[in-house]
Formats: sequence, structure tokens, C-alpha cells
Amino acid sequence: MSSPHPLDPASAEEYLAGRDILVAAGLLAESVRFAYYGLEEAAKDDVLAGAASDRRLRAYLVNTDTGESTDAVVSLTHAKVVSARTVDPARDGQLPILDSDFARVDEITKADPDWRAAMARRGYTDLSKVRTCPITAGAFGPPEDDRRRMVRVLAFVMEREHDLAWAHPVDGLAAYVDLIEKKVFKVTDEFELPVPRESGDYDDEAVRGPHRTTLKPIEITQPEGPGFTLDGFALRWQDWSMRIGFDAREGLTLHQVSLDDRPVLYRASIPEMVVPYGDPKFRHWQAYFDTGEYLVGKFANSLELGCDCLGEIAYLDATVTDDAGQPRTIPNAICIHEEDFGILWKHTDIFNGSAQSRRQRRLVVSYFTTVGNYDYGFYWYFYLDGTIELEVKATGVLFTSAYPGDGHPYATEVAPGLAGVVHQHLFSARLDVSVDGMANAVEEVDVSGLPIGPDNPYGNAIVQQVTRLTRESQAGRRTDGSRGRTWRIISTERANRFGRPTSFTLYPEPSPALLADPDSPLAARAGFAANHLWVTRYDAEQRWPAGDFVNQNPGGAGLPAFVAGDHDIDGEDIVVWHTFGPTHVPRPEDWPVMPVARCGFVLKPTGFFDRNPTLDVPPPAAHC
Ligand SMILES: [Cu+2]
Repeated sequence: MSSPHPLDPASAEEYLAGRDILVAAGLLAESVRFAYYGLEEAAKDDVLAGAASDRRLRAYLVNTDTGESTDAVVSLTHAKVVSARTVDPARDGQLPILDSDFARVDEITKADPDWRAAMARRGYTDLSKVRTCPITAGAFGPPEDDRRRMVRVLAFVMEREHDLAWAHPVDGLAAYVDLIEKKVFKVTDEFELPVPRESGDYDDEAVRGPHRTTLKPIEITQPEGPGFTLDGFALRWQDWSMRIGFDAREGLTLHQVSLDDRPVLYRASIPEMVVPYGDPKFRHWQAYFDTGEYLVGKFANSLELGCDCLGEIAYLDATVTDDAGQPRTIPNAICIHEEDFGILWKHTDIFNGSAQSRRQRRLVVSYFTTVGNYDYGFYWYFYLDGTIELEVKATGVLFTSAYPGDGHPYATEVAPGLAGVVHQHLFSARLDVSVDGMANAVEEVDVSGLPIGPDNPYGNAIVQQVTRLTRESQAGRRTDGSRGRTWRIISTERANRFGRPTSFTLYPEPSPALLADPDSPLAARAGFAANHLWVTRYDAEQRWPAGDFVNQNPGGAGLPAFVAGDHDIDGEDIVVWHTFGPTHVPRPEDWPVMPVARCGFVLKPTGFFDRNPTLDVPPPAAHC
């Protein structure tokens, strides 16, 4: 085995070697499955010092007959199990959903007499036309339910091959499935509404109409090839350099992002998201933590040139594993390319007559994942002027229910009798910042006008109000669009030519944080989403905003627990956590397949440079 960089993702050979070690240690009995398997990253100090480090993998193992759950760490370097901790699901949460749970749940549900009877009452006896959708259960009580490893199952009708099942939800009926006892232990049958009939098959010409013929070809060419270089997982473009990583749980990860050889981010990823639905009747438990419960990285798409990405593309494969811990390669999972992005800067000077124009470009590092009905693209952009942007593209199909008629404020009717329930997509970005070194601090910057007074006789004054966030307890903050609120991540060691700290500013998008009641069972589990900003002192153990074990976690884990120690965060090695994402009121235009809805955030250099760093960008052509 050749020696990988400590931040490179685990390879197929490494997964197999780790698996052998787990077998030898007796941890892989017949009915034990991998709920997660990935790289246990080398210690930050070792990586920064270039020191030799232990290559380790982490495995979450669940015994599907007993429910016994183990969190094991394996050293490949020393060929041994470093730790194997028993997880107490009632206290710590359940391990994530397995791939095989989807098929198993379908069999279990369709074999249950009570559920079959409820379906028959609704006129559905041919269960080959029914698709079941297992939804993670959360923790809503009663305690005897919460103690089970379980999912809740909704059903959709697929009238014929290639029909879009999401168009035909069977509402009011759910099966609660115990994954260990492998049986339905409860059927809730609360109301009946007609199953919506209109086809949603957007591939069917009868639904979509003939393809339009008016689009002329657009081709992207770079006759001299792309401007970036990829050496293994190390990527360089213009003044940017970084390393690319990938994880079955959190998907794409970025490491050691530097600009002009000055560090900006030690690590960046989107390690959690929650999608809570706002219908209090019957489906009050519908909320997915796509990352912690289902593992978004495992569902990464293979991208295709000319379809998903245009131009001179470099792809990286991703390696994940199946339930048995066997490696599975996802070809072309990560897409890297360069894009023209319109005007960078432009001016026609009225005094000296100079007319100048420069083109902006960006480097794009992206991947797409499909989790059930939704598809999410995660796009990191790096611009010539030092801007970093994350864009999430949400597309796919709405999760539907039956529309009960007017006076139902929780949903939009998107097709006759078909409802798209109001919901949120709340992502958590974990930004392990390193702006000009590890010693960083965060300032909240508001802008406001001042009232007329002796120093402001005409009332035109605008001032910045800068508040230094010095402790973890003080750094749980929300956006405020009325004040143009931003958060500035400053170096406490390095200054620019004005003697002021070099910094990057986080520009959030103003949208609501978690709307569920603070006393709700969901808020207890999605504590991270109650604030748009959190700042913590770096702690290698603090990886996951909703806790290590999110599935059926009883609550309180993750960011609310991380900040309980109330560490000093001023001039320390800190991590900035940013909650963002839309509150989605479905539109008829989102049906039957949704045009991309975008959300994200921007990080801009702010006094990181001494002036516009792109004056050296040449004109795109001699006459410009
Ligand atoms: Cu949505």
C-alpha cells in the first residue's frame, strides 16, 4: 500500500484492510453491518507539523439481530483495533440507517396484516403497485417506542411502470417498523383522503409536451486546457491551493485552503442538514437529518460530461462502502472545473477617458447527492478576487401529501388534491478557520443609521457597530437583514498595511432559523439550527453539529453541548459554524420536478489584501 497524504480519503484497499482487522478482532459477527465506515482524520497538529501520523478508520457497527451498536476505531498503521466503544442507543442515539433497511422495511410493512387491511380499505390490494418510504423516526415518545431501533413508513402508489410515485401519496396511514424485531409494531391510521390521480411523470410526453426546439447549442471550450492542476487530491488554481476529501457521511470536504500561500480554512464541510416539515397533523415526526441519519456522501451521483458539467472537467472518484464494509467506487463523484463568471471589474473614466473591463472567473469544486425524493448539489466556488462561496442547489421532487382543501395553512396545492408541505432545509457549515494562522477571533458587524443630534444634524450618519464575540456562550447569533449583519473572522496576529487585522467576512443570507417551537422534540435534536452562527474553540472531537449519533438521538447533542463549556474564543484556534438554508413554501412551479432552488453563503477577504488583488488580471482581449 503506497503511503497516502494524511488527509486523503480512505481507499478501497484501506477499507478492506480495516475490515480484516475488525474480523480478526471478532467484531464482525454474521449479523453485524456497517452503518458508517470512513477515515478517522489525523490530528491537526501532526498534519500541520508534517509529522508521521497513524492512518485510522472509524466504523459504526450495528448487530441487526440484537441492536448492539459499536463505535470502533482501527489503526491501519499498527494493524489493530484502537477502541471499540459500545453505544447506548437510548442515551447516545441510534447508528445511521443501513442500505439494506430500505428493502427490509418494504418487506416487513407489506407483510403486516393491519397495514394491509388499512391499504385494502383505501382500495389498494395489489401491493406490487405500492412503494414504501422509510422515514427516520426522531424521538417523539412514548419511551417504549423511542427505545426501539425504528423507522416510520409512508406509502405511495405507482400506477404503472415509470409512473412518479410521489404524485400519489397515501395519506393518513403510517407503519412504525422495529428494525431489530423486524416487524410493524404500530399502525397509525388517522384519516383518509383521496390519493391524487394526476400523473407526475415528467419524462412522459403526455405530461411535459413535446421538447422545445428553440435552444441553440452553447459550448464551453478551453483550447489550451484548464487552468488548474490536480496532483492526487491536491488542487491548485491561480492563487488558490487546497486538498480535496470525501466522506460517506458528510460528502465533499475541503482541507488546507490557502490563498497566496496564506492559510484561510484548515477544513470546510457541510456536516449536517435537517429538513423539518411543518404539518402538525399526523406527520408531525417528519424531519430528516440527511447527513447524520442517512449519510449524504453514500448517495453521491456519478456525474456525466455534457449533462451535469460542461467544459474542461476533471473528475475524482469517491470510495464508500456498503453494509458489509465492502468498498464501492462512485466514478466521477467530484467535479472540478473553471468557469467564466461575467464582469470582474469595469470602469469608463469621465476624466482620463480610460475604458477598462476584466472578466471574473471561478474554480468550481462540486458534487451531487440524491437522498430519497430530493437531490442536493454542493458547489464550492473560489474567485479571482479571493471570494469563497458555497452554493447548495436543491432540486428533485417535493415530498408530497394529500391536500385536504382550503383552510390548511401548512401546505400548497401543487397538483389537483396534491400538497407540498411547508418545510425548511437547514444546513450546517463547519468552517475550521485559519485566517493567516490559527489565532483567530470573530466580530459581529452591524450597520445602522444614527438619529439626528448634535454630531448628526441632518440625520445622514451611517456607522458600523462592531461587537467582538469573546466567549462561546456569547457567539450563538442570528442574522439580521435590517442591520446588514455580517461576521468578520479576523487574525489576531497579522495586520494589513493599515495596521488592522487581516480578515475574511462571512455574509449570511437572511432567512429564518429553525421555526419549530424551542420546546419541541425536534428543537431538542436540531439545536444547531436555532442559531445562524456558533463559534467554538477547536476540539477534534467536535465534528457533528447534531451530535455523533443523530438517528433517534434523545436531544441536546452537538453544538448546544459543545458551547456548554463556554470557552474563550478570542485569539484561539476556533471553528465557525453557520446555519443557512431556505424555508420552502412549495410553488405549483416546483411540481412535478423542482427547478434548482439555491442557498448558501459567501466569505470575502476584508483587509486580507491591501487593495484590489485583481489589478494584474489582463484584459480578455487586446481591444478591451
Ligand atoms: Cu424544499
